[in-house]
Amino acid sequence: MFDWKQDPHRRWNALTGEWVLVSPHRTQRPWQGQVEPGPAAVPPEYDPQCYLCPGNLRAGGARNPDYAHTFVFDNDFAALRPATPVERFDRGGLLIAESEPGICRVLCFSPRHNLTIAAMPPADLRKVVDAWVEQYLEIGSNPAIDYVQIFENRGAMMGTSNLHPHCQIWSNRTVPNEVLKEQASQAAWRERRGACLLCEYAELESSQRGRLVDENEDFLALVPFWAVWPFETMLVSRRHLSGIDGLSDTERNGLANILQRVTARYDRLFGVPFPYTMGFHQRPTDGAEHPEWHLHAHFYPPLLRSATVRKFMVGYEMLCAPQRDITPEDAAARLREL
Ligand code: H2U
Ligand code: ZN
Repeated sequence: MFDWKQDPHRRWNALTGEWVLVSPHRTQRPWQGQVEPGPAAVPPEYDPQCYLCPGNLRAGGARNPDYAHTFVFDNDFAALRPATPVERFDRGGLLIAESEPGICRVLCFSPRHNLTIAAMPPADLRKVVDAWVEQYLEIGSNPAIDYVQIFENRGAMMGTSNLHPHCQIWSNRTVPNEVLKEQASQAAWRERRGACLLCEYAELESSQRGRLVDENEDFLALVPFWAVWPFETMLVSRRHLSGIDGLSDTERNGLANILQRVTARYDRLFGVPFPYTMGFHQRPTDGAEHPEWHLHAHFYPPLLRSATVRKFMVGYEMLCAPQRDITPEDAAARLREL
């Protein structure tokens, strides 16, 4: 008899339409080479070398103000620039290129160099949520911008140069690949079933409970059925909202609260400041209503089984499809117990 907890299988990602290979039996193979790090040095509250701390000089020559809560600035090394002229190139339908105007910003969560999301006073984290909403609305209202991506890279493993808690905002003229896939799935679901894909999914996970990590009045935190990264999670709003701008006053607090609970669980998992990329997916700002879109956030952490052993997407995963060993249900249970 087939055993979902032991036997190899593949799972369908309802949000992207892609498949992930699950090989639970491999978690029993012997593992050598696990190295635990010593206790991490506690970073200072203010770092004179940090380009994000208040009053400090940035690489581009600008000086940060003496900010008291959040602080947003245009990225000095922006990947996208607003004044890029519109141009298209097509050589026989084979070599196609388009100019891509956009806006890139950096948002510091707090003046304190060492204050992580997990440790932030809720009122301060609420100010970060408010800043996200403001940025989404302001940048999104620009007719040249069709999508606003808010994301946080945390930890050296994810390529962050600076541990001062901050996120980035990249916005484009066009809707990017991952967002387009999710949009197509949500639109098709709505078309076929007359309902919201993530409303139905959230309800199912809320009743089954096996993949839930945490929850509050406004949000669910869960390991998706189709998760690729070992401890990947998703935050889903309970109410149908197409974007972060639709959050009520209490839901903004609810988002701050669930972010705090999830990041604190992550930090407890291997006893280290847990690395991840986190970002929101929501309605494009192309002027359409997009009732199919349901606001959510993805946490993609690279760690596999300890503070130092990370998952690499190589071999079969580069050539064919992503693969995981530990099941999403086991990962959720571990995160839930912490
Ligand atoms: P990470 O979130 O990946 O650490 O990136 C920080 C961003 O800060 C990065 O995009 C920008 C870099 O371009 N930056 C500035 O805008 N000014 C600086 O003085 C240094 C870094
Ligand atoms: Zn700093």
